[in-house]
Amino acid sequence: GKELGGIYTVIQTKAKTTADEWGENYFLIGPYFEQNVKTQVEFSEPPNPAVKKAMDTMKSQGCQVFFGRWLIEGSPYVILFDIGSAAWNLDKWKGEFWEVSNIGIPFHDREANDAVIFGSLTAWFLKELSCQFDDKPNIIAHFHEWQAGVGLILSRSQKLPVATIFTTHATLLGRYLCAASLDFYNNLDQFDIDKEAGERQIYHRYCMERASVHCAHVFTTVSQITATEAEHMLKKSPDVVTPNGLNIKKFSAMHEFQNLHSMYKARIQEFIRGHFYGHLDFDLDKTLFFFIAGRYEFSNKGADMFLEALSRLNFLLRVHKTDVTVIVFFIMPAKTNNFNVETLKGQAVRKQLCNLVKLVVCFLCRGEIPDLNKILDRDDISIMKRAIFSTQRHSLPPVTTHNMIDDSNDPILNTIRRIGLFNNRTDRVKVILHPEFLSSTSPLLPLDYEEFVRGCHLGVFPSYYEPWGYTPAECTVMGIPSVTTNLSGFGCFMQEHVADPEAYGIYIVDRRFRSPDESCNQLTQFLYGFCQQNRRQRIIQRNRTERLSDLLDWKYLGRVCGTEALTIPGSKV
Ligand code: G6P
Ligand code: 1S3
Repeated sequence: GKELGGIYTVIQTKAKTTADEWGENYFLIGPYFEQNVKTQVEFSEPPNPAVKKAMDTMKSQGCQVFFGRWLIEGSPYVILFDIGSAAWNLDKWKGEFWEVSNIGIPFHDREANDAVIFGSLTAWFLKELSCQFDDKPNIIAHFHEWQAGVGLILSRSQKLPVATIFTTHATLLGRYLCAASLDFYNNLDQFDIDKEAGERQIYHRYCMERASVHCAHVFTTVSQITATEAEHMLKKSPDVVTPNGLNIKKFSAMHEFQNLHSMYKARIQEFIRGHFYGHLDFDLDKTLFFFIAGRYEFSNKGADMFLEALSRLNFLLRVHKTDVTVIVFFIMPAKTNNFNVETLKGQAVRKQLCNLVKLVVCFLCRGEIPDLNKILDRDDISIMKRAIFSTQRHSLPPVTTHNMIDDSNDPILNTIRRIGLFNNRTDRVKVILHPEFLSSTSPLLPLDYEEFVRGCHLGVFPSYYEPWGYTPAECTVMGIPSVTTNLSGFGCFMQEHVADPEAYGIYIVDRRFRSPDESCNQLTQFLYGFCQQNRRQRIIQRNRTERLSDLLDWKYLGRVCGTEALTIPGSKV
C-alpha cells in the first residue's frame, strides 16, 4: 500500500514502462491483502499456460494463489500469494531456510516470519514455472528489499535456472545508525556491523539482507550514496546504480501546472482562513506555504533541522519587518484519535461566515444597497452577531490538527514547545502538524497529496538519511521548488545533472561537509532567500523547475543509457 512510501512508488510508477517493454511477459509477484486487492485488482485466468500450471500445482497443495491485472497505469499482471493460507508450513520452511543459510529467525518477529513464508512461496513458484521448459527458460526475477530476499536466496540454493536481481532501497543498519545520531557518513568504515546489528536486535534481518545481496546475480541500489553505504554495511558494492524515476504526464498547455498551483493554493487558503480564524491579521496574498511530508522518521527525514531553521527564519522575518508570512505544514503520520475540537471549530466558523456573506451578497444582488433593518429581522441580526462573536477566540490557532495519542513524547510537538513556535500573532512563521496522510475526502483539508503539493510554494526535505527521496522529485515534476540535501540520492543526482540547481528551484543543503549548525544556517538562508522573491520571480522559478521533469522520467531512467541522450535546459548532460 501507499503507506509503504517510496518503494511502492518505484514499483507502481515503473510498471508502465516495463509493461510497455515486456508486455505479456511481465508479472509482479507479491503478498495477497484482501482489502487492497478488492479495489485495485481485476482477477482473471493466467493466459500463460506455464504460469497457470505452476499456480495450479501450488493450489492443489492448499496454497491460495491469485492472478489478475493490477489496475494502475500499464495494467501489469500480478500473482499474489496468500501468506496466511501457507502459514502452517512456517516451521518446516524456517528449518529449510536455516539449512541453506544458517539464519535463525526469532518467533516473535512477525514480519521476518512472513518474509520466510512469502520467500518460500516465491521460490516454489519459480521452481514450478522453470521446470516446464525443456531448454533453459529465460526468466529474470527482480527482488526488492530484504522482505523479498528469501525467495532469491532459496532460488539460488536450489540452483533454479533463473537470473536474479536484488535491489535495496536502503540498508537496515544504515537507517538505524543514522537515526541514532551517530556521525554515520564520517565513520562508515569504523562500525563493527555484526555487533551493531546484534545490539539493535535486527541481526537476523540484517543477515537476510546481506545474504540476498551476495546471492544475487546482479545487485543494484537506487543511488550512489546508497552504493557507498552498501559497500560498508553489506560488504558489497552494487553492480549497477538505478536512479528512481516517475511517470511524467505532460499537459498539452504549457502553463497548465501554473493554473493548477493557483487553483489548489486557493483551497489551502480556504483551510487557513478557518484554522486561523480570529488571528487572520496577515495578508493571505503574501503568505507562502511550505511543507515537509513522509514517513515519520524525525531526524532521518530532517524534521529536526527544519524546525530549527524555521525558528531562525521567524527571527529573520521579524527583525527585517517583512510583510511575508510563512505557513508550514508537517504531513507525517503518527498515532492519533481524530481531529481536535479546536481545528474542527475553525472550519465550522469559516463555513458559517461564508454562508453569512453569501446571504448578504444575495441581497445585494437583488438591487440597491439593502437597509439591513428592513430585510433582516431581529433573529437574523442575532445570528449575524453571534457568527461574528464566534470569530473571537481566546486560544492560539492550534499547532496540530489532531489529538495525538502520545502528545507529550511527540518529537515534532516537543521541538515546537522548546523553540516556542506557537502561532502567535507576532510570529511570521506559523506551523501546522497534520499527522495523517492527506485525502480528498477529509472534512478538514479535502485535497489529495498531489493537489496539496501543487498548491504549496516550497517542499522542504532536509534529510540526513535518504537513499533516494521521492518527495522532492515529485515536487519537481509538478513544477514546485524544493529543498533537498547532498545526503539524499535525489540531491546528489540533481547536483550531478543540473549546472545551477538553485536557479531551477532545487536547493541542496550541504549536510555532508558542514556541521549541523552550518547546515541549518544554510537551510535558513535558502528559506529566507525564497521569501524575498516576488511573485514574478516565483512564477519564473516554477517554470524552470518544471523543465527538469524529463530528467526524472522512467522513459529515460528505465533504459540502460539513462539520461545520457537528454538535453535539458540548465542541465549538464
Ligand atoms: C500561477 C498563476 C498566476 C498566479 C501565480 C501565483 O502562476 O498562473 O495567475 O498569480 O500562480 O503565484 P504565487 O507564487 O504567488 O502563489
Ligand atoms: C526508501 O524509502 P524510505 O523513505 O524509507 O525507498 C525509497 C524508494 O527507493 C527512497 O526514495 C527512500 O529514500 C528510501 O527511504
